[in-house]
Amino acid sequence: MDFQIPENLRMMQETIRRFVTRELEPISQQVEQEDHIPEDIVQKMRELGLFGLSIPEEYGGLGLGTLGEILVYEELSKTNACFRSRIGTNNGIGSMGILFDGTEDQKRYYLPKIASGEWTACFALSEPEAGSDAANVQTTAERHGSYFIINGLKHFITNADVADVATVITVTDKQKRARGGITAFVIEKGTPGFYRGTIERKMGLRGSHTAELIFDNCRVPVDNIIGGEPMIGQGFKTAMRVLDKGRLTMGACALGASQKLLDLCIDYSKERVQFGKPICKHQSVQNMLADMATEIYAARQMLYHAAWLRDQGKKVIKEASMVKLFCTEMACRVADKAVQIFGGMGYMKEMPVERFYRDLRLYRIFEGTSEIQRLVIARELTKE
Ligand code: COS
Repeated sequence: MDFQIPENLRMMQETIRRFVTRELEPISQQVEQEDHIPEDIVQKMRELGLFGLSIPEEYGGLGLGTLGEILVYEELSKTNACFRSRIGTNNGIGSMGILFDGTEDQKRYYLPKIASGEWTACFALSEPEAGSDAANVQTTAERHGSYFIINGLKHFITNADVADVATVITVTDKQKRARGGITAFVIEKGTPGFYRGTIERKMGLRGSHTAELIFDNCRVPVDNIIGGEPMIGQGFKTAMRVLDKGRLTMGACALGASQKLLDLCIDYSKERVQFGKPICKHQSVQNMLADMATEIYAARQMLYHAAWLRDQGKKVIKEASMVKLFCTEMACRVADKAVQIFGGMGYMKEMPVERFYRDLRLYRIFEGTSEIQRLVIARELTKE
């Protein structure tokens, strides 16, 4: 066993840490208030290569493995969550379908634009009737010769407001659904019949937007099927594989945010004096700090191990769900304790703790709820 982070990844971790401290954290509250990331910051993210972390070098990305990518996500998540969310779809759910199952032509056309951040990509699976039950999508794609006509409504689509291209999950055979009846398309902004709908109002994650996508007799050629003609009906597996990878990165986001909260709590508990001594000298606060640190330690070990397994080419369906489940639930426990340690100040808008508390609540829901992760783990266990 070797627990050393390779030197090149450690250097990259340092670079991202500096970028977070110098560029992102100072505008974190501003972004929260304005609900918008300034364009010059997005440009700096492009220049650092953050939009193409896991896209192979031959398609213009940095070609990082899973461990490298989660180390970046962990650092980026120590500030306002919207920054990570801005690059998240390009690195994950918005590009991975094309990378895993796209034709060579699709990879060569789309991935360099996504990796450079010139284009923003999004992933359109969720619908009013298809959240956890992903195979129940109602958006239809009907074949008419060499074209498909797409009709339906997607919602809660991260970065849909700025997306130039979307991976769109449709039903092409209602009888077969998850087994041969779901098809994934890649569709560009500006395609007739493809519109952005309402931008949704959320509890948190300000600065990162989700919106509806509307398909109204949107006509796309067979060539827009991810993987082309042979992949008709195979889109459910594409979507599932995309989500598997996303689950590890969500674990990294939860971990980074938890570490930041612990660091804030340690500093605050040394400064804040009550009953004549810093609150870190009170056993009740010490217990909370100790529990937070212990859970973070456990989460980091399982995340890095699962990332390492994936980098060895192993299937990590069960492990990815375990990571998403444990890390995101852990982060909410950590955030709850952080608010408690900060007391009244933890409930105030000027403190980042309040923001983390709201933002982290989403992590147990998006990219697969905790309940879905348990279902996946149990199925894998009983299959083995
Ligand atoms: N990788 C590859 N193939 C997979 C897979 C995976 N991770 N998970 C399922 N499949 C395959 C199965 O093997 C099966 O194919 P075969 O019959 O050829 O073996 C097919 O897909 C159907 O699988 P299953 O029977 O498990 O489908 P279900 O409809 O029961 O749903 C869950 C499975 C619940 C796991 C799925 O609906 C899911 O992940 N839901 C959550 C979706 C989500 O995360 N939504 C959040 C919004 S999107 S950001």
